Amino acid sequence: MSVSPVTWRLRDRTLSPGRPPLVMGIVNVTPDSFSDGGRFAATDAAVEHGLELVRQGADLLDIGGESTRPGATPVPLEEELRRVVPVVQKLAELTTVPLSVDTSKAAVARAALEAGAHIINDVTALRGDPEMPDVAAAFAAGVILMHMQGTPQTMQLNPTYEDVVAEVAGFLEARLRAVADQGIAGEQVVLDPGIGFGKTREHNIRLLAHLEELQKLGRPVCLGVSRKGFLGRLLDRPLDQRLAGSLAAACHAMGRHAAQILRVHDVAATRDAVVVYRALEEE
Ligand code: HH2
Repeated sequence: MSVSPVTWRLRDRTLSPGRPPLVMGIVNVTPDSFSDGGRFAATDAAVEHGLELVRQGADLLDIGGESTRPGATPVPLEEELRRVVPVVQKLAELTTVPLSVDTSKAAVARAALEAGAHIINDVTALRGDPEMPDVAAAFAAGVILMHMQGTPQTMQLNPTYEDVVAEVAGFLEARLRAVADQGIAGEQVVLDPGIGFGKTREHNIRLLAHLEELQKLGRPVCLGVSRKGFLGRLLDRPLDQRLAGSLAAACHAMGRHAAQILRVHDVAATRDAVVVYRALEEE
């Protein structure tokens, strides 16, 4: 399937995610200590990690202060603000790559955008906080709408689909329409199948195998497969040994022109895969 790059508008910037895919590096801000010393150390470490990912070739950074792993405890608003905002502020001073904030809270998104972020990456697809669509519209921010069945607390209890590919595509299409009615232009939106969010191993594999189906929605697709649990179960590998599996899934998506943005922990290795893919594609 041939897909020409489409425009993604994020505030004052415009990107053309496409061939090869853009690499979005993941920056997690989860301080071990709640003391000031721990907090400053966590901020500095997250900023340094973000800068290192940019040196490795990240086109975008996604900064998050709340884990969405299955069963993870929600982080209170004040704590998430304290984690995320200083990191966004510093990275906005120190790098020019667009910054995304991985949050479902409108207040966190607003503060991050005020601090220099460009994108709201919301795993609830703007359904989690009633204020979120207004924030996205007011800032003309880029928005990543992700599919999830249930909530992070409940999503892995008993995920059920008749046709996971059709249902995910249908959900994303409906969300694209719904946010248009809330003042968010299609050009601001990227879609994401939400690998691992309310899906069994079989659901994830089926979705990945048929990911190109989402291209018919006419928007770039962001794929977050990096180190995910279904790879661990498929390979019987812990978190730190899932790189090869993550790259195999990313390469499958690249080969089918099914993902325009890859959300990854391992930027250098993903970049290498993207460069080799591009060289082969251009031949
Ligand atoms: N996956 C996670 C978090 N945010 N956002 C998008 N758009 N797509 C994803 O697949 C996605 C996401 C998984 O989060 P978590 O388990 O907290 O770990 P990490 O952020 O290290 O990937």
